[in-house]
Amino acid sequence: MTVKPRILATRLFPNAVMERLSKTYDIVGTPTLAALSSVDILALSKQADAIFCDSTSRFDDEMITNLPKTVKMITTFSVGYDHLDVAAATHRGILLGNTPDVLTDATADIALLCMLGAARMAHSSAETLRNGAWESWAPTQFLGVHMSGKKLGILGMGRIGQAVARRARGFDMEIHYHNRRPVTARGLEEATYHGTLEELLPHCDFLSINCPLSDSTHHLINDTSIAMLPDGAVLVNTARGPIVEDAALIKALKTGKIASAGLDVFENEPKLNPNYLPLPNLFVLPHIGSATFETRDAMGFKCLDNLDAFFAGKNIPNPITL
Ligand code: 8YV
Repeated sequence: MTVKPRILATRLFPNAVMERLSKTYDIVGTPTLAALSSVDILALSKQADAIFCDSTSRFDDEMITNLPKTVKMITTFSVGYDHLDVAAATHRGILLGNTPDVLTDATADIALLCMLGAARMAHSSAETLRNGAWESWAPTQFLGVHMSGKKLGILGMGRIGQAVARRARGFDMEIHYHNRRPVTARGLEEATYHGTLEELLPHCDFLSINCPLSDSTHHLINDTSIAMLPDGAVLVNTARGPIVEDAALIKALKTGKIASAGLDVFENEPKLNPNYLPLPNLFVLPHIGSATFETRDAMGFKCLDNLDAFFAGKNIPNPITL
């Protein structure tokens, strides 16, 4: 009888993913909807050859150092990997994998939802209705701003940034972007590249954040960078919360420097800064960028493809490297 590799799934993933996982592998413990704590991960991983986690489980230097020698690989159910210390894992010889491409469209769709939600005051108008407080249609009620004809600045022109740009072209927006280097891709033929964030910001009637979180992007959007935006700009973040300093955004939403914001991510998820709550000009979602049935299955299958390749002694399809 062949011995199946043992996988620690840090929580329950979609049914089709768990089914495929259990056919090929021995699942360590009994995963539940809630993610395991670091303490439980460390304890259970003594029985595991690999870990299947998501972005809510942090594998920092200390965690990676404390993992038992049995663990040879970690595959994350996410494209972002700011929760994984890649240098520490590489040092320990632990291979890392992620799930690029399959969540590009779903996340770009949510960026557009956040843009529209913010620009068109979706939160305050819907809330007024649900609270039974809508008394009648009025010519100057719930007014927002057009997206058509406006300049959209995209910070980070990777796969998701490009998909946001293509969608925004459908809204007749003018695309500007900042990225480490210029990008040639479908739909970006007329996009304007800015070599620095400082050069991009004054062009952003709308700013969409689509870059990864790293030491260099942490709190990149702060009092100073917000001051460089045009008055009344709309800010959208579907990347990672800590790229934006919440306190600075809250201040700007209060003064109107930023007319409205659409956030799918924010600092200290899942706890939303309570100072956001009274703001009518905030459209906020609980990190649902990739939350479609199709995408979540596809993300899980990518994790399984990484595991299958690894345990077959092949190169994994989506490695995370330094
Ligand atoms: C994930 C995400 O669903 O893939 C990412 O980087 O931000 C999300 O869409 C989430 O992080 C769960 O791991």
